Amino acid sequence: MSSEPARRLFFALWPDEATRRRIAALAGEVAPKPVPAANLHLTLAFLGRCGAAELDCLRAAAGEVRAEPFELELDFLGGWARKRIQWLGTSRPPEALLALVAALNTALADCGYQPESRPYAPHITLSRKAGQPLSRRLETPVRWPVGDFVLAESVPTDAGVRYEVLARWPLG
Ligand code: 2AM
Repeated sequence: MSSEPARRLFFALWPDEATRRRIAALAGEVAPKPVPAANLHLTLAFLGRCGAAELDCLRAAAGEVRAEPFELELDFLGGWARKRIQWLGTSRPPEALLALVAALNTALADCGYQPESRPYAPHITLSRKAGQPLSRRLETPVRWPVGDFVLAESVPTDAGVRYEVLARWPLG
């Protein structure tokens, strides 16, 4: 049996630096304590705790995914009262994003991963432990040209959670 501890993993879209700066600026406007800029991302599939063998399987599965690049128009600030988060999202999720998530979930099934039963709700968390949920359209949307996706690890630290990109796959 491996003595390696399980790792908390997820697939995500990782913003390029210019997009990250724009999203971070919005996060700073809507929340006194925004998510650190380096942590901003959009989760595609949350896997939870995975061991070394699962990690190998996930990498191979993700490499099989074929999906097209797309542009994400982030035009909506929302929130969830129960989770107490404020987020940035889109009022029109592109077909290509939904196709990517579907292809990923199909590939991950081979590794024993079961997709969540609740509908996929693409969002970028801007702040946690938030007050009243936001609900407003942005006059100037953030346009994010998406050309790849990543496998990331959530690493707890004394200063809060930190995310590490473990691998990246191009779209198209
Ligand atoms: P959140 O921002 O809405 O909390 C790393 O934790 C990423 O995985 C975050 O984007 C987080 O979403 C998401 N995540 C964490 N736990 C999850 C769960 N049980 N189901 C779905 N997504 C989860």
